[in-house]
Amino acid sequence: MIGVGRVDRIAEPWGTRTPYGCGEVWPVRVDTHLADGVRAEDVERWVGTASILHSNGDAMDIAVKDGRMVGVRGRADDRVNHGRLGPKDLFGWQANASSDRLTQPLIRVDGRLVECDWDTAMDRITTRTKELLKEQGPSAIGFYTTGQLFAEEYYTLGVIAHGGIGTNHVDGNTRLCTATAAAALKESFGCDGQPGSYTDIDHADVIALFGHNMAETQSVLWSRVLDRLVGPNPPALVCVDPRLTAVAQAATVHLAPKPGTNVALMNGVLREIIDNGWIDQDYIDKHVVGFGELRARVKEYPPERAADICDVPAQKIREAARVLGGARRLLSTVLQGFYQSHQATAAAVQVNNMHLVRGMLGKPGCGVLQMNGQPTAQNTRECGADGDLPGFRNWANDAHVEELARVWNVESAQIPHYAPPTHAMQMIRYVEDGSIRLLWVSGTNPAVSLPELGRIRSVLSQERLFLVVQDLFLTETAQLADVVLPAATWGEKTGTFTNADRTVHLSEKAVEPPGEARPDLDIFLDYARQLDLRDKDGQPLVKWHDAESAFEAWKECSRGRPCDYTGITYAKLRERGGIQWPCNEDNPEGTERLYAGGTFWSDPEYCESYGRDLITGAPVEPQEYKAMNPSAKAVIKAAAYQPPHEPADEDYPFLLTTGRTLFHFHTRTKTARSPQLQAAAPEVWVECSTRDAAATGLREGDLAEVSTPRGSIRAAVRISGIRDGVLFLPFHYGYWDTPAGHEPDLHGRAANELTLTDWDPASKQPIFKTAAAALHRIEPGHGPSLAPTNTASAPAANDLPRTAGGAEAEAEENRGTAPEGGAR
Ligand SMILES: Nc1nc2c(c(=O)[nH]1)N[C@H]1C(S)=C(S)[C@@H](COP(=O)(O)OP(=O)(O)OC[C@H]3O[C@@H](n4cnc5c(=O)[nH]c(N)nc54)[C@H](O)[C@@H]3O)O[C@H]1N2
Ligand SMILES: Nc1nc2c(c(=O)[nH]1)N[C@H]1C(S)=C(S)[C@@H](COP(=O)(O)OP(=O)(O)OC[C@H]3O[C@@H](n4cnc5c(=O)[nH]c(N)nc54)[C@H](O)[C@@H]3O)O[C@H]1N2
Ligand SMILES: [Mo]
Repeated sequence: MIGVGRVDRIAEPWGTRTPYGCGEVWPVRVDTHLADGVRAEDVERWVGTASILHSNGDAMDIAVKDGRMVGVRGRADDRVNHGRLGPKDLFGWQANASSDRLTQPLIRVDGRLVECDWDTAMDRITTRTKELLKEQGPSAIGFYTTGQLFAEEYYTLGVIAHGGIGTNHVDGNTRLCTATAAAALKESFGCDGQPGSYTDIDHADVIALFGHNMAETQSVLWSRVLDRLVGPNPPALVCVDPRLTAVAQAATVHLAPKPGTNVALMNGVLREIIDNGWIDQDYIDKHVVGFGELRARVKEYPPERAADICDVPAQKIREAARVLGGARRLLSTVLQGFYQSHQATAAAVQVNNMHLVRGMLGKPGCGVLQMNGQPTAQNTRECGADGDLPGFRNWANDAHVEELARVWNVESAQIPHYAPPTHAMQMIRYVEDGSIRLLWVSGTNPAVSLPELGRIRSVLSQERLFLVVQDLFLTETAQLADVVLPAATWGEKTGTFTNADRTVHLSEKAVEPPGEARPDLDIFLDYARQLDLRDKDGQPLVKWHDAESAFEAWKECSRGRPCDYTGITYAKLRERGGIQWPCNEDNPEGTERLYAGGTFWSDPEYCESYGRDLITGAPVEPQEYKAMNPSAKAVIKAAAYQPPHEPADEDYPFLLTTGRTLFHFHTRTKTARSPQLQAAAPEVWVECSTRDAAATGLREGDLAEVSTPRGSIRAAVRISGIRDGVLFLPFHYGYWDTPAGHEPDLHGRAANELTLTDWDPASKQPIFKTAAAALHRIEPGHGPSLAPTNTASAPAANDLPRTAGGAEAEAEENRGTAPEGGAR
């Protein structure tokens, strides 16, 4: 083996460089981390899976010894990561064995949660369900799920909710996460599904990241970009982000706009591209509708005007447009800096427009990745657990509903399709006003992750609400529940999931779940059984009994649809590793890129959606759509810029934005239980610029109060490279890990105490990236803040020691060859 080394992967999150050139194959580097004292030869089994702590889909094996997880190793032969793992992949698995896992169901008795058996817990839930169905009907029941279960589980939940109970109130936290990815893809291409592929990184000569801190949120994908950057013919990089992320530092052009101004920026860039003729008129004529409208709209945004709105130099907009317009193979990625804002879909669609006017789709190096965030968010969308109908079927197309009714063997009237599915923020509103009485939350922690937490806590703790929470831990949300169900998770159950470039992986059970914890699938199957849900012939509605039979059922439902899984089997996934859908008779090996040759899924009879008005969100009528796009072309939609709804003012002079750090995942239920990750970012901080710190009389590490019209929290100040006028808070820090004997400080540290109840009109994704805020000094700190120093939160003065993990955080890197015994 060549180049074996040990690397502190907290200090070096992206590991050692393996340079490669344009069009070459990304070299293999296999990363392994084993628990202290465990040697590779001690490992009894390696069990195949992929990462569950982001959307990248890094393929890996779990090391098992004496029935316990003892480490992980990247899979050399998988298309996604070629063996590499990121810090969360390497260390996050330790949370599974945490001593405070839920091991038994809990029910509320006299105001307190007490342990009980499964029959008692499930009986409470089914009894309450039946009562409500009788008293109020299906709309009394809502399901709020996640982007972190498996496809089989979502499909089962979708069948129960839509086909069995008949409620339209089904959504996932994917609403907070990738609703805009789905919405933008539907607007432009008539259907969800990423056009691009990760291999586009190997071929691109320009890579553009829009509101996407890939270095921290898809760290293995960023390693791929870094390896291109140090190889021959490196690509140029464009970064649009108000913070000085590692992406921004590596960029050829970095634009740091004022939060909430993305549409103005994109319009400015598009105007330059169109004005300079950097377009593919032939492609536009053949494959696109709506170009005229775009050309007219962006005329209103000369670089000077866009620069004024975004507060960036006009010259930089020109420079960015020149790089983007000169690209021969352009890859763009889009994520939360675009998605979690008031014009989310409008902004994300402009990135699609850029690719359409330049004809850069469906060819190596030419791709758009409207990224996902959560590991299995793609499946929530595909399987209909986000409220949409499974298989990307169109709720406004009766033929699609009838087809689905045939697959499920139910009457089509049974499947709610009278209106768009209820989105999560609206579901919370229905709980608030008392029309939803039973809310079943699985795999998400809304008491930390939804905006305006004061409101969320009061909504979820209402007496009249029957709240079911299905989780691994007694989270902030679980503490408010009437019934808590202990779930088995990744590594303890089997199922499939699909990453951001349509790669499907099989995740196999490696160890037994703790105590009486059960796979989410078994819980849903049990619920269907106890409710005695039937099809129209009186047979059980849910006809499967385990993960593989659920997968086979889902395959049938996907047949003939864009996300066609019919050519995939568990056996094939075991043998081959990741496979990209569609995979069927026509494409038995899967499909690398969509929309080659300008063929789209946007035919009125086939498309997933007729789209929406980007400004009002009103659904486009079928007739309107047919008139606009009769022959399955791509759709260009223009949008005027609108200012954010809560601008800064005298009382709240800053713009607050929120997001992530490399070392934590969301509400930290897993990463805070991993010693290496928790140590790297143990406490909340707030970032501000050098200028703003000086003006506010703040020094590094001082305790500050951050407030918005919703509330205030306290955090230690990190003076970082963030742009002036903007504050950044990581949203990872809730209250569950308050030390014993201390009251949780509800005015403590969760970013979402401060965020607002508001969303994008088209995707309904909440706005986490802009709010008006104030910053005040409370008292001096005890030294610098505990924010990481090797990420976007690095100190502007570069005067603090680099975050490191020491010996505990070392991983082995094997370069060039697969480890003995292959990758499985
Ligand atoms: N380490 C880690 N990785 C993760 C996750 C995690 O929690 N931790 N979560 C996963 C999930 S579910 C998701 S959704 C993804 C999210 O991945 P990202 O979207 O990459 O992460 P964020 O930090 O939410 O936001 C990205 C960037 O948007 C910038 N931004 C803020 N406001 C604006 C704006 O108005 N315009 C522009 N252009 N940029 C702006 C922020 O400065 C930030 O750097 O990460 C996934 N991967
Ligand atoms: N201010 C602000 N807020 C945000 C964001 C932001 O950028 N800023 N980002 C938003 C985004 S993109 C996202 S994705 C959300 C994430 O928000 P959440 O989904 O609330 O965050 P997680 O901590 O991932 O919560 C997942 C829960 O599921 C549990 N879980 C894990 N695996 C399993 C399993 O197999 N079965 C079951 N039943 N439970 C499991 C975990 O223990 C955890 O409690 O936050 C959103 N909120
Ligand atoms: Mo997300």
